[in-house]
Order: sequence, then C-alpha cells, then structure tokens
Amino acid sequence: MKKMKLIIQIPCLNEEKTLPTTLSDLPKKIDGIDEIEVLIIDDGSTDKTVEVARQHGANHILKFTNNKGLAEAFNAGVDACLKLGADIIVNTDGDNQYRGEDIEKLIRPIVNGEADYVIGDRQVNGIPHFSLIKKKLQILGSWVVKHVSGTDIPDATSGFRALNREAALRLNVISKFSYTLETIIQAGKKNLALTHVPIRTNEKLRDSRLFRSIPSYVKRSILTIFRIYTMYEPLKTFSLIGGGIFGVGALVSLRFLYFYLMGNGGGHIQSLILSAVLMMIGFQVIMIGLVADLIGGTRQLIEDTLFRVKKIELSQELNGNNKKK
Ligand SMILES: Nc1nc2c(ncn2[C@@H]2O[C@H](COP(=O)(O)OP(=O)(O)O)[C@@H](O)[C@H]2O)c(=O)[nH]1
Ligand SMILES: [Mg+2]
Repeated sequence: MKKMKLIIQIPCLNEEKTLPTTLSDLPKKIDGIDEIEVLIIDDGSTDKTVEVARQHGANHILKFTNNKGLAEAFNAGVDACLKLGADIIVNTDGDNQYRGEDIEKLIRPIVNGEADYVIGDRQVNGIPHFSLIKKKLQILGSWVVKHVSGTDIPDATSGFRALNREAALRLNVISKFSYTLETIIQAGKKNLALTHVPIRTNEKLRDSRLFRSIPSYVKRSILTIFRIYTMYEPLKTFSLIGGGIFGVGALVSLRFLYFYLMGNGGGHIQSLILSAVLMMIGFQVIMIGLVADLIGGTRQLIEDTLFRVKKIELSQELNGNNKKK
C-alpha cells in the first residue's frame, strides 16, 4: 500500500511566544499515517518565529521577506506541501487555538476516502472567550457562506482544516485577506467532497490579529464573499442586480402609462425619462452578466489546465527527488 504522508502547516506572523506550545502539542503518530512533518510559513515576522520554529522541531520553514498576508501564506504553504509529497495537508494556527490531538479526528474522513476537504467546527456558540458580537457575526457569516456555497459548513472562518491532494490542486485562492471563506465557496462550486467535524479549542493566549475591528472585518468578509460568489455565478449575480433596476424602471413606466391613459401624460415626462434610463441601465447590467459568464467559462478551462499543469510539474518534481535519493 502507498505510504501516507501528512504535513501540518502553520502560517505564522510573530508567533515566537505561542509557537513552542503549538508545536509540542502536535501529534507524533496517527493511525493510518506513515509520516508526519511540520511546515512553518513565516510571513515576514519581525520576532524570533523562525529560530523558535527550528528549535522546536519544525521540519520545513518557508520564509517570506515581507508580510504578504494570510491568504498568500496559505497558498504558498499548500504548494510547498504538495511538492514535499504530502497526501494530506492540515492547516492550524500558531497561537495554540486548536488542539493537536484533534488532528486525528480532522483527517479521518480523508483517510477513509469520504472527503476531500474537512473543516474543524469550533462550535462557536460555546467558546467562552468570544464576545457575544463576535459569536453572532461568525454565525451570521457562516450562514451566508453556507447559502452562497451550497454547503453545510457551520464554522466558515475556522483555521483548522485538512485537505487531500485533489482539493489542494483544485483550490486557487485569489483574495488577499483570508483563504477561509474563499476556499469553502470554491470547494462548494467545484463540487469537492466537503465535510466538517466538531473540534475543541484552547483558551486564548493572545488577541486575534485578523479580527482587529468589527467594521473592517465585516467589510472584508462581505467583499470576499461577494467577489468569489460573482466569480462562480456571474450570470445569477448580474441578472439579479440588472433585473432589479429594470424592474423599478418598468414600474415607473407603468405609472406613466396610467397617467397617459387618463389623458394626463404631459405632466409626467420626468417619469418617462426615469423609467427609460433605469430600463436601459438594467438591460446593460444583464448584458455585462452575459459577458462575465463567458469569461467565467474561460476561467474554468484555465483552472482545469492549471490543475493538469500542477500535476505534471509535481510528478516530475517527485520523480526527480526520488532519483536524487
Ligand atoms: N501568514 C500570515 N499569517 C497571519 C497573519 N496574521 C495572522 N496570521 C496567522 O494566522 C493564524 C490566525 O491568526 P489569529 O490572529 O490567531 O486570528 P484568529 O483566527 O481570529 O484567532 C495565526 O497562526 C497567525 O500567526 C498574516 O498577516 N500573515
Ligand atoms: Mg487565534
């Protein structure tokens, strides 16, 4: 049977204080897994994250010269894991928020061949150190993501996730802020086998760096969801917006028609102009949707090509590595 290799990746921004605990908590052995390695992605930390990671047994370190953001770190990590021959990739946080022992539970659906992508569900409602507003926002956000992606993931912003090679090769993160929402929507739209398992969280060791202020967090999340949804459902999105504008225009024109038939059309030329303008704009927006839909078709082909190119690249790279050995 083929050997199974698990790589645990941890994106880090200045985590020298909490990284030792996080690393020592990671499992050394899991049933059904032959090798476990750890990859640290250091996103331009200005503290001793890299030294600490080395001292505490990280097998691989990917170091960015400057801060590029969590989404890019996640991407680069997944890419590196694939090149290192990972069959399963687990992402966890450097602040010891998640529990190493839950990794076994998290990867089980993948090991059993039942899922491509597994999200750890923190059961946000029960976390004592989350404020009420943070809980409500997480739940509302997850609800939106559920509907937009057509999946049933209860905790969309969880950073505790596992993916197999198929998912790792298929998902292409493009947003800058965070990979969490985007990869769920993509996985849903690309029909990957997505599932979730309940996990526990540890007490908070420091404040969240991603959830700095509520308005900025909400704004960025809404933008990400809208953008990724539109990317995969351009015609629906634009038709809805265009249809709405056109509909308002049509109602205004009905109003004009009513006055016109009552013999009082002359006094309502403004309504006529407004309705014509609205209907034209609405129609144009729908047409833009058609164009976006055509571009979306091209994107699908490009993504498929990318998938195949990555596979070829990886098979060459892995063969090369084996020969060197
Ligand atoms: N690569 C990268 N990682 C980050 C950045 N900000 C936070 N992180 C990491 O992302 C993970 C989650 O961040 P955290 O501040 O705990 O946010 P939380 O998920 O809301 O608790 C941690 O491992 C951080 O080190 C960043 O700008 N770049
Ligand atoms: Mg955290």
